[in-house]
Amino acid sequence: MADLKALSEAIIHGKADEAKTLVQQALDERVSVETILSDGLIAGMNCVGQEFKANRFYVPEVLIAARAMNQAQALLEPHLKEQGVKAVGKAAVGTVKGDLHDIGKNLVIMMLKGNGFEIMDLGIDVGPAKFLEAANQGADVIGLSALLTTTMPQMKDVVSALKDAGCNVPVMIGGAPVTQNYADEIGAQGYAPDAASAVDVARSLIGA
Ligand code: B1M
Repeated sequence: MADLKALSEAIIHGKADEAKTLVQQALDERVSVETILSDGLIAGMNCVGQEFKANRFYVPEVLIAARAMNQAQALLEPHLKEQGVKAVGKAAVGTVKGDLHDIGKNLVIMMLKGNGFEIMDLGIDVGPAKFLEAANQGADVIGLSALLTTTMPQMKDVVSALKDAGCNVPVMIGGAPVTQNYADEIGAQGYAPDAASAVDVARSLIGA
C-alpha cells in the first residue's frame, strides 16, 4: 500500500530516488495527486522547515530536501494536467526580488497548469519591471510569491509599478508570511494561502 509517511521521510532526508519511487507507487495505486502532495511532499517539507528553524538542519540539508521535493513533484505534473480543462487564461507567476524560494511558486504553477491556465514562469528574484512586461505581453493575472518577511515589501512595489503604468491586470499574492490583511494593505486583488486555493482565486480574478 502507498506509504505517504515514508514519502515524507524520504523528502526530509533528501532521498530523491526513494521519493520518486514512492510517488510512482502511490500514483500506480490511484492515490490522488492532492493527497500525495499534501500528506507526502508538503508534509515532509514542513518538517524540514521546523528542523531548519530549530537549527537541527542547515542550508545544505534543506537544499537536498528541496531537490528531492522538486524531482518528486515533477512526476505529478502530467497527472495534474490530465485532470485539467482547456485554457482558461494566462498567469504570470514569479518569486519577488531578493527572494530565492521557489518550491511554493512551482507548486502554485503546477496547480494552475493542471487546471487549464497557460503559464509564464518568471522564476525567482523577479523585479517589478519583469512583472509589468509580463502584463504587457498578455498575462490575465499576475502571481507574486514571497517567503521572507524582508521581501514581502517587494510585493507592494510590484502593485505600485503596475498601477503607475496604468495596468489593470489583477495581482494575486501568497507565501508563508503573507496574509489577506497584507494583500488588502498593499492593494493586491487576491490572496491565496496555498496552491489549491490559488487556482480558485486566479479563476475568480479573471472571471473564469
Ligand atoms: Co529559507 N527561509 N531561507 N530556504 N526556507 C524559510 C522561508 C524560513 C521561514 C525558515 C525559518 O527560519 N523557519 C525563513 C524565513 C523567516 C522570515 O522571513 N520570517 C527562511 C530564511 C531565513 C532563509 C534564508 C535567509 C536563510 C539564510 O541564508 N540564512 C535564505 C534566504 C535566501 C533568499 O531567498 N534570498 C533561505 C534560503 C533557503 C534555501 C535556498 C536553503 C531553501 C529554498 C530552496 C528553494 O526554494 N529552491 C529554503 C527553504 C526550503 C526554506 C523552508 C525550509 C521551506 C520553504 C518551502 O519550500 N516550503 C522555509 C521554512 C518553512 O516555510 N517552513 C524557509 C514548502 C512550500 C510548499 O511551502 O513555499 O510556503 P510555501 O508555499 C505554499 C504557500 O505558502 C502558498 O502555496 C504553497 C503551496 O501550498 N504559496 C502561494 C506560495 N507562494 C504562493 C503564491 C501564490 C499563492 C500561494 O500566488 C501567486
